[in-house]
Amino acid sequence: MAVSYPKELSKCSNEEIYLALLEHVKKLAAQKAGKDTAEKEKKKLYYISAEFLIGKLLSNNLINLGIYEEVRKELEDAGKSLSEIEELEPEPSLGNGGLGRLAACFLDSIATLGLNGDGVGLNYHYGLFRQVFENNAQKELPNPWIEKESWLTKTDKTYTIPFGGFSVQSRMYDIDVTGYENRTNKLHLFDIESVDEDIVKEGISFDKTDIKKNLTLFLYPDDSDDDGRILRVYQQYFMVSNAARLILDEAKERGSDIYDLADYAVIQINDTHPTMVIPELVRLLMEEGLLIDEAIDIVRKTCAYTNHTILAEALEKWPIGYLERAVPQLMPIIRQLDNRIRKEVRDESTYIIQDGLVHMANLDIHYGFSVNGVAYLHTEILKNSELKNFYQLYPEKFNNKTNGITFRRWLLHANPKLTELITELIGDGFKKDATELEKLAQFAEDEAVQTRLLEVKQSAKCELKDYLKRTQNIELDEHSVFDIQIKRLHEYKRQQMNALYVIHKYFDIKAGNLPKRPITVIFGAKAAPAYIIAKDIIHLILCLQELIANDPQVSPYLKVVMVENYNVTAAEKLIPACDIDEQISLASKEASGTGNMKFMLNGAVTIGTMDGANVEIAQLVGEDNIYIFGESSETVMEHYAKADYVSKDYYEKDEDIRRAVDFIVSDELKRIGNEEYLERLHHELISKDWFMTLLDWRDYMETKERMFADYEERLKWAKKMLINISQAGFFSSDRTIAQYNEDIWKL
Ligand code: BZD
Repeated sequence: MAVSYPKELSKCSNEEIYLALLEHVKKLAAQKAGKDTAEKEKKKLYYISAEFLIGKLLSNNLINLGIYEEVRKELEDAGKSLSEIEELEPEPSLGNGGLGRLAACFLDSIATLGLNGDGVGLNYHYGLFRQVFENNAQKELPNPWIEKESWLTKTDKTYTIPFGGFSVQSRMYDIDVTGYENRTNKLHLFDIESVDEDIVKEGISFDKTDIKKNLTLFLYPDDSDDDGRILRVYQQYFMVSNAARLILDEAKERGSDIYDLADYAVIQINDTHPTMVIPELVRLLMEEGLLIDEAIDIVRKTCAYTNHTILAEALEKWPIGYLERAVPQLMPIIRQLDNRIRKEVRDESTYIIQDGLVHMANLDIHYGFSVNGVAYLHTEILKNSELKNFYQLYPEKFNNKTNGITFRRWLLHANPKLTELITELIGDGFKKDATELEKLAQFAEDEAVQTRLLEVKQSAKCELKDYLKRTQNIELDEHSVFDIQIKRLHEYKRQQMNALYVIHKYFDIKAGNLPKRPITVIFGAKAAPAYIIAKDIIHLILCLQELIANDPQVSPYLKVVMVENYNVTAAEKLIPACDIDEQISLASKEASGTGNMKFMLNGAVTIGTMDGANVEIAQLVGEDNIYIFGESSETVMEHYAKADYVSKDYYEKDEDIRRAVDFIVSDELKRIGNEEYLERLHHELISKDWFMTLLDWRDYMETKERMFADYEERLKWAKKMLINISQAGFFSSDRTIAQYNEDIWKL
């Protein structure tokens, strides 16, 4: 089927081409989707998630439908550029970070493996805020993504969803999920028709109490006040009530008599945001006439839960009052579920309702049949400390599923030149079986291959330079080392440690110790709007960027770049261009990380702590090919248990640390920045430093120096890059999804 352009291709505007391609892809996908459902499979997976950070879809769909090259060539022949056309597509930023992006990678792999599984979530009208910098600080703006023509297809599915005192009419919108040369599944996004975008006032503020107008307006509304938190409860219930109804409808269509629901449906609960699906399914089954015991039995066989964090503050606990107000019909069921546990189980710490709070994870663990962590170390920490009491009750439920990423987006699409080199060396079997990348190891000592790999990296660095110049007017020196830290801004991820290194380097250069090669330290990060210290860290980085850029003594050797509005699209440009990848979270705090996997796949070398999936990466590539530093998770957890970490001790006994930390409140920075923000961050670091920046700082600094020295042995470095790529196959989300299916879903 040929693409139907409105006129001769060379005469079409980019806009017209984009719309023609959008329509073409949607048609092709619809054709394929029709074929798949005709097969009438019995069991189906529903991946329910409050976030699907899908990113732009055009190129990925073209790749997965197997027509990318054809379309690109046709456009090129007509004097058009596919990459320019791609820039017209708005990015749907329907997620915060790793959790949402993981869900998107999973959908790609589920379809690619030919599994019958759909995503279910919400059709937020505004994705995660658009970040702009003003006066060296983050400002949040609304981030719309839905245009007249978009990937969404309106369906006829609608439900009436009841809330305390009123109800809303829902409608389901679908986005096709095309697998790589395989089936097409769906991402179902529920919305209401009465949403009103006009209620958004300044920045991203709006009336949080008018549920009929705001229910699906924003992803993750600011939850720093009661109204924001209750709105999240409304959103979550709306999501799962729609999901549960859809699941029951579809199961019946495929022949279920409801008692055998578990043979027709399996539900993966992505973190605790969709947890209310458990009581909601019980409630709906009872409406169908089942007894509560029967309903609970069925739900227990149907739901599985994934945990993504061990940060206590992220484990959701909703006040009973919120639930009684928003979804009063659910509270009696939740109380019944809790009462059963109280009878069955002695351990009070596992009760669902405690001190007036409903512990969502507890509900998942008691009433789901599977509980998984997202990397080896994370799952071990869940079993042995965080969820120890539950593990003792249900050892058989616990399992690990180390995260993965889709190579279609993070290699084939993001890095065509590297893809081409790999294909030339080992053929294209790795596109379907990522473990074939191991064949690259045979070229580890091959100087010709090493040289080619360095050329590919260089060209990606040039492309990033062009991109940042064009889109943000940032100048990069492509001959400098690109040292990149991109991820959400959070103290546990320790961007502040990297910033303190920058300050240290600044002093070094001032003192005449010049680096062999200029260094470019690139950051990309959004901070939650109400997370004060995270915003202070962004402020510090922006101030350093300005200070150094205007210092003629330092700027030839050191540059700080804070990329504005870091998102999936930016990541696709930044990752292929990276030399040094920063994965420097405090050990035990990063459940897995997935950026680390994207970087290794693209030939970056990591500096990191023994945390999350870094542990598995280190094991695979060996100590010569990753730079590990910092205290172990055991030591860190011991510090927390004994409450014996005192940041001030490190500040007082290490002169370099003291000098770097005190520079935050120096006159030089105060002239550029906001005194209050700088003072607050300075105070935080020496009086609290909950995530132990100063504990690991010296080791970090020394490891980084070693890394910069090693970087100068270019061919030896290229070998490290090659080994990283060759070992990345394990981190394909195809492997992860195959394991979910084998151990949990059994489709
Ligand atoms: O999930 C992240 C973890 O921090 C990463 O270590 C892990 O790799 C990924 C995928 O498993 N967690 C999140 O991204 N969490 C959130 O974004 C989030 C969103 C809303 C509320 C709470 C957490």
